[in-house]
Amino acid sequence: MYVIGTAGHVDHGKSTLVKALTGIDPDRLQEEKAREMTIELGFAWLTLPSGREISVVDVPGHERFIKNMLSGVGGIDLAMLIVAADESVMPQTREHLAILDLLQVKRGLVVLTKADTVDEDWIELVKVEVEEALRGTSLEGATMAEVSAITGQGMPELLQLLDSTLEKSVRREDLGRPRLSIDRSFVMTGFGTVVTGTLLDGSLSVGQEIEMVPSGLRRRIRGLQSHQQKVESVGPGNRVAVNLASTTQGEAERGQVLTLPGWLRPTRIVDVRIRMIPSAPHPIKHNLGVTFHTGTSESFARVRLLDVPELRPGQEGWAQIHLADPLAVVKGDYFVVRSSQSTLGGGQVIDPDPSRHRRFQQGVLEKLEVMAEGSPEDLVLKALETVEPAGLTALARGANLASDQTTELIGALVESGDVVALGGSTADANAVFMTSVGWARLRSQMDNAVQAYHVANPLRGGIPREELRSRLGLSQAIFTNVLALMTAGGVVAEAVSTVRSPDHEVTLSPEQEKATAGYVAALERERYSPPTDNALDPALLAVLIECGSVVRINESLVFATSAYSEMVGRIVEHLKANGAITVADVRDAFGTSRKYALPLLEYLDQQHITRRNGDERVLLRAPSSDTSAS
Ligand SMILES: Nc1nc2c(ncn2[C@@H]2O[C@H](COP(=O)(O)OP(=O)(O)OP(=O)(O)O)[C@@H](O)[C@H]2O)c(=O)[nH]1
Ligand SMILES: [Mg+2]
Repeated sequence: MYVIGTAGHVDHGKSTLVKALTGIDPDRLQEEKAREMTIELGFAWLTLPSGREISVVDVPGHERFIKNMLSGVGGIDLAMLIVAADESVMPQTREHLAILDLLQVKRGLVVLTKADTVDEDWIELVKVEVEEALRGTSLEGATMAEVSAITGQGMPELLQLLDSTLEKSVRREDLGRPRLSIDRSFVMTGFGTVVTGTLLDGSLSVGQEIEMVPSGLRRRIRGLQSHQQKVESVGPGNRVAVNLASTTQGEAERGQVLTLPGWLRPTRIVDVRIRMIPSAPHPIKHNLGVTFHTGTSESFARVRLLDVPELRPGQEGWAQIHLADPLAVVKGDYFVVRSSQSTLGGGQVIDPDPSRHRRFQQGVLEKLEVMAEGSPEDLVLKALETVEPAGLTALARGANLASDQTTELIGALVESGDVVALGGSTADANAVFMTSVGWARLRSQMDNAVQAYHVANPLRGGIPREELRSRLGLSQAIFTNVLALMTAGGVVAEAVSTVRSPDHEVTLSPEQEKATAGYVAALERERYSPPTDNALDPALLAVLIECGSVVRINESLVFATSAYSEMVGRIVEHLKANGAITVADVRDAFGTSRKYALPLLEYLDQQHITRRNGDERVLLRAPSSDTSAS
């Protein structure tokens, strides 16, 4: 799926065109309908003639709502710059174009709307003006279409053009780190809080736990929809609605980023490269207060200029941004800065978590240059992403660096929290490393596997370790380390041979309680010769075995644990006193029959408590106190 965004001056026909293309009116609000003006983002979708499905994000053109426009264009694959043929290029045509350029939206079309209101000569003049406006921007040379949403003129051609332009688009990559910048949050009766956004860099699935950054709240995904269709999972580049479990609307607002728990840390300082737009109305002076827009979030901020006294229109420079609110950004994210209702410039985040810098420091500037190009640490991180989990040797090979340099770099990365070391210190030859994103992903996979097991097997205490290991595709050695860290981090809890969610409890229904209680009571009534024909649902029997109420000797024979322990104790005592015991001894000691005594002794052989020696058993070792662990 691809996401297309509109752009352009107020009243130029963006929403009308979206409705003509999709049949969906993107202006949902009463106020929008009354004022015939878009205020908030609108969403629609359609299937192109090729069968390609696309989402459309419709933005407001009015200059007062630029901040809403900014939160809509973040994840788009293609922009439709809309210019009304009767009015031609207007102030927000230029401002929206500048924003698309700052955010490096590279694919775009120009749609000349209201073609029914002018003649061909006029349109040719408008085209020249538009061409000039596009010059020097990321949309330079974009194809132009002429349409009328009223008469339908040019619409089939526009659909074809969308198809052929998207054909050249690269699909969004799945980097395994889903990020959804929330652009809308609402409450649906019967469902609770739903948030929407364009999903980037990874996938989401129902049941998965997510974290909202910067708030840090962790919640589970109760449901997913794309284009109002229920889906189980959704990949990058899609518009998606996420229903969050036990979340109030206030907890999930526009600007929060929904992602895998535990890797994306909110930041208040970012190092950036700022490019001023040529038509900015004034320079950025050192310490200027601005609004900083990235993804769907915005924050008040101060711009500390690092290499120039001031940034004039058209200039570029290094800056450190001090944010009033913590934001969720990663290296490479695009941003825009505005002040007093005008767009000034924007660029890319170079370091999302820097220390404070003094101005005009050659060393600082050089380091920023290197980071912009890709620092040695970036190389190691990139290499680790492709081979993780990996040890130092594999990593040095992947990054093409000397091993002592790799050790040093990985040490710094572990220190900064970008890399997680599994087992031992960084210097440990056996240490295995993962990126914090890879770790968050693994954490999420483990959590999902355990949760899915609980859902499918509500009466089991947990997923067998080995099953979990093979589901995660990890080697024994790495799995042991991973499990230890996950347990320490409270992601999962471990029992003898199973792994469960820390809050998972087996709960029985009243009928199930009654059935199990009756079953155990029957076993206890004739402690040494319990009935072998009172069948219990195997799932319930497994619960009783797991929680240690009963001990299963073979397919048909089950003892209450108290009886079993007593019998084993007495048999061991007898062995200690007499050196050997026979089936007949056991039968007589407990007043039972051979039918019970023989399987019991065979079971003790299996448990390596006794060993058979002709007709007798001898003691191998006294059992541990935990008699239920078989
Ligand atoms: N004649 C004619 N009128 C059009 C056409 N497209 C839109 N209009 C009219 O232009 C006016 C504005 O259209 P909208 O679609 O609301 O404009 P917009 O760009 O979405 O405006 P904002 O969202 O407020 O920026 C409406 O009255 C439309 O009926 C067209 O192709 N031909
Ligand atoms: Mg509109």
